[in-house]
Amino acid sequence: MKRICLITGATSGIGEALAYQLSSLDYKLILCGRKQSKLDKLQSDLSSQTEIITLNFDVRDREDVLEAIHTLPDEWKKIKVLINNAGNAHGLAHFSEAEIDDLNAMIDINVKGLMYVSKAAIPLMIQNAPGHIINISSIAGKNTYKNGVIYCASKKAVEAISEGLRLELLDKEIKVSNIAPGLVETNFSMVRFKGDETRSKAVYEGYTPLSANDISDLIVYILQAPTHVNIADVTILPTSQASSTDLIKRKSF
Ligand code: 8X3
Repeated sequence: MKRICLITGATSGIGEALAYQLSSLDYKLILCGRKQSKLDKLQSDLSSQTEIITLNFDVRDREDVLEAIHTLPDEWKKIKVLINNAGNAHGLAHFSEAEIDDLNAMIDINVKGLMYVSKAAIPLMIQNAPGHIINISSIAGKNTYKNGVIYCASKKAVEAISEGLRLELLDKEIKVSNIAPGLVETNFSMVRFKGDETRSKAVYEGYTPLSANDISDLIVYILQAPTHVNIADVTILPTSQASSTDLIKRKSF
């Protein structure tokens, strides 16, 4: 029987790559995102492969998140897998100069958004255990860097939530995994740099960054681990990267 998987941030990057990949495996998909046109495209591209439901909400909107998940048709409430992927960086500036709206956005999306979705989905997952939650953190959740104080803080919060939920869900047969990617070439930098293409492109030049597919391959690997194995915490980096701040450019790998 196909398992129901809910993916946030499914309309681009890692979430979108994962939606395509899981559609050809044993999953029915609840795809969540803010852009209805992208959700419609995913539905039309993937519905020949598997059953899809789309939920259009912004993870920042507590009422919308709770209502969308609580009003799923009963058969779709049997969520087995939750991929907390929605997340963004807004700006890259010294804390004292950063826009407060940017700082709020990162806390609201990366921390509170993940909290709202989890709060709605976890009770359903407990009723339908066993299950698996995968939170997408960042290398920024492992090493803090200058000009990214609140982004790093938001990802440290994701790390703590992964750790805490793993403890609380231990006796509920729900695995919790945390993935901390380094530099992945998606629209992440375009969002961080507010559409500045030159600055965004430069982030991924001179080395081979990870792709969204690299991360979705890892997610599939984690999901397919045997029942007795929980891959609890994985850091995944381009070969050219060793930490948030150590990156070798102009190398052939
Ligand atoms: C994205 C990776 O290095 O820009 O989370 O923080 S980094």
